Order: sequence, then structure tokens, then C-alpha cells
Amino acid sequence: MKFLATTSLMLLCSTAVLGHFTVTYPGSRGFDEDKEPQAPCGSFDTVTNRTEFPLSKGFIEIDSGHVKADIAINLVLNQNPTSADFTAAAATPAAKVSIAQPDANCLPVDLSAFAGAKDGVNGTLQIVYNGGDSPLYQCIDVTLKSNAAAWDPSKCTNAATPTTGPTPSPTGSAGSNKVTGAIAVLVAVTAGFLAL
Ligand SMILES: [Cu+2]
Repeated sequence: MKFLATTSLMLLCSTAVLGHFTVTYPGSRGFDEDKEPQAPCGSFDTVTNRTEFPLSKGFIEIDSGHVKADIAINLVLNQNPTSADFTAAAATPAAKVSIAQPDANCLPVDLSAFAGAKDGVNGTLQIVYNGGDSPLYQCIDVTLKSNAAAWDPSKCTNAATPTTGPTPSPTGSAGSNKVTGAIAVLVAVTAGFLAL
């Protein structure tokens, strides 16, 4: 019984480690899974290349390891934001999104009403992702544009259409496959233990 409890705990831990998130569009400053919990930018503290980000109808595409997460997107409008700038920006998030599925999630970020946001202004978008372990951080350096010529709206995709009813959609099985997989591993481990 103790063995089983330990195994369950190990499964939870490995899920937590794999269960971080990555930014898939546009590119972030950088990603280091072990350091993603480090505020304000997951250990990447200097501005890298800037992406032209649309003032209206923008989005950030992420790959979520957690099935559920609460996400805040903060915007600092200056050349080289400090930790204090990000802390201050968190008081007025540019967007707040709760997701309820793992893998691909498109997070809408419309900055058209954000104070100080206008064509040609440089800034940094900070993603604060809370999936139940500790908050995780990624940053994207941007130049805001009324017309972001290279922006690709087709990158906004979702792994499964969220369902509102109690019946899960037949195609939205990414999450349940993972759960089923975890249960299968647990059953296999338990079977192995009983066989001893
Ligand atoms: Cu995680």
C-alpha cells in the first residue's frame, strides 16, 4: 500500500515536471523548463529580438502541459523592463485567460484599449501561467503595430473545441488520453507489484 502511494506520488511529480508550458507563437525570449518558475521571465532577463505584435486581435499560442491553468498576460511598455516594471504591470493585466485543456491553446490578447499602446511602441508581454504547481513565466519582446505585416493568424489553434455540456467531444481526446495513459501505467505498476 505504501509502495502504491509512493508510485502515485511519483506519477504526479513527473506530470508536474512535464506539465509546464511553452510559447509556440510568437517566439519567446527563451525556454528552460527547470527555470520557468523564475520570475519575471523564466530566467531570461534581457530583451532579445522583437516581434511585430498586432494592436488589435492579437494572441499568444501556447502548448500547455497542464489540463487546466489560469493565465495572466501583462504588458510593460518600455525598452528594457525591470522586475519592478513587471510587478507593477500585474496590477492591470492586458488579458486574463483560463484554459481547460492541455496542448495547443490560443490566448486572445487585444491591446487596442490598453493605456499607452499604440503603433510603433516597444514593449514586453509577460505570461504568468498558474497550472497548480508554482507560477511559470515566459516573456515575448514586441513592437506594437496597427498593421503587423508578418503576423500569421493561422497560428491561433486549439487542441480541442472546449465543450460546455457533460458529453466530451469525440475529437477532444488529447486530455483524456493522457489521463487514460496515467491510469494504465498505474494499473500496470500495481499488477506488477501484486505479481511479486
Ligand atoms: Cu507544471
